[in-house]
Amino acid sequence: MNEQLPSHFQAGLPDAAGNGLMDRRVLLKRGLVFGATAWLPVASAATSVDNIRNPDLARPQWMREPGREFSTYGAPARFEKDVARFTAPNRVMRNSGTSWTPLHLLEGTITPSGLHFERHHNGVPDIDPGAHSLLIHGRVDRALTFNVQDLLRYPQRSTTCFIECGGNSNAGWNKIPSQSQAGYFHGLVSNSEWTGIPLGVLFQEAGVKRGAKWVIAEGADAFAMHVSIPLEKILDDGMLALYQNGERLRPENGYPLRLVLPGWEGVVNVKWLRRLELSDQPVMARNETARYTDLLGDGTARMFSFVMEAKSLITSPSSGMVLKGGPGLYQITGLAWSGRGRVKKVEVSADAGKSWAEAELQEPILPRAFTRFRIPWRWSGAPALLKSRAIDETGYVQPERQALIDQRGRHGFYHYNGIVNWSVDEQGNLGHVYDELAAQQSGTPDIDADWD
Ligand SMILES: Nc1nc2c(c(=O)[nH]1)N[C@H]1C(S)=C(S)[C@@H](COP(=O)(O)O)O[C@H]1N2
Ligand SMILES: [Mo]
Repeated sequence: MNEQLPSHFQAGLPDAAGNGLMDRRVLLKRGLVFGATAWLPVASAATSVDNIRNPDLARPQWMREPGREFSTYGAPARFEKDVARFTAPNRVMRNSGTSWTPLHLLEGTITPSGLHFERHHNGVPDIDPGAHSLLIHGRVDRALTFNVQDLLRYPQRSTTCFIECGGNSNAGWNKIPSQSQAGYFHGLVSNSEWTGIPLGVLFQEAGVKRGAKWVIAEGADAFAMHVSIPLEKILDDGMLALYQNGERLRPENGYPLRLVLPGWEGVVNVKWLRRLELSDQPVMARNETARYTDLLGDGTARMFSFVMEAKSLITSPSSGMVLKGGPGLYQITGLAWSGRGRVKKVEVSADAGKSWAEAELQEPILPRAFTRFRIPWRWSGAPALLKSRAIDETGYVQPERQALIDQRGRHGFYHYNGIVNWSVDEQGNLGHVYDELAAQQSGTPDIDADWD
């Protein structure tokens, strides 16, 4: 039992799992009522009410002069400079590569637009919306061209969903556990509210011809990135997005037009969209053959694996952080998502997977979107191993790393969604480790990833 905890906190509910994982309902029922008291060890107690009248306390510098003027477009506080994307350009071709969302430094579920991860194959084009248009052609009754002004007149709708690169978490395949912070290891995924036009509406105008099964989507970047997408998905929930989190798309994320295919891997969400060609077959582009496919143990390739499987990640505490307050009460929190629909449950373990407790899921739980989970944990001061696993509404359970390796072999680079282990040492330092068995059996050298 922990000395620092007020007695009323411990009175009601028994622990939910081993090594100090508490019942998630503590956060709701008791936390709301006793929140301030229960977390008291974290705050420092005020010494006296008289302090409020002490002029030094009451009048810091920013209360002695008027604040600064209005601004036309806000920016984060200057003290928050560390909350930044981690940029990892290709060593040879610097306009190709990635930048990673600092998931470990964020809360809630929406990724601020300026921190949405980036994946470009040849830089961010500077597109004049007045000179940009979208062509729908191929197996249609009539080819149509839409300029951006035309498109803005169509009825729009919003969808909140994640976009995740098929190569996210690729360091999970490495022989040696990456010590990058959570976002710089798993942050090729972000979650936004996208607003735009359901593509089915535009396809109806063009008239889909018999035999059309695939849609070739092409972007207006210097790479002219293109991929093949089953027509069914486009008609089901494909969106031509114009807005991101309430404002027009950021240039990095596809301004002025991008394809959004909720739950499907990043590469098919074509940015700077300029062409949709209806076809009877896929085009077999570089990014659906040589890239974003998985070479399996038997030598065959797993291709067109569009749906991003369920995944979860403890964002705090996570690798590189320290449990500064010493033994005591902490909140474990993280994100879970599934390309198949809603997250049904997230389970957390503090004893290396021997026992699991259900975490609290923050409402609303949206399909194919980030779901925030939280659970209180009493750290004893002894070494611990934290894990989380997501279970989605189809019953799919996020696999252990070893299960993923058994299934896919050791030649993979993409589509890694194994359970992540954060280790805690006696000083409270967090790191990334593999389960012993998985570590022994991983024979191939680390992938020296260069995103091209
Ligand atoms: N035109 C174009 N679209 C593109 C890409 C690109 O390089 N060019 N990259 C793709 C890949 S691989 C991913 S993961 C997502 C990344 O979207 P984001 O940069 O908005 O996060 O965009 C996809 N769409
Ligand atoms: Mo990607």
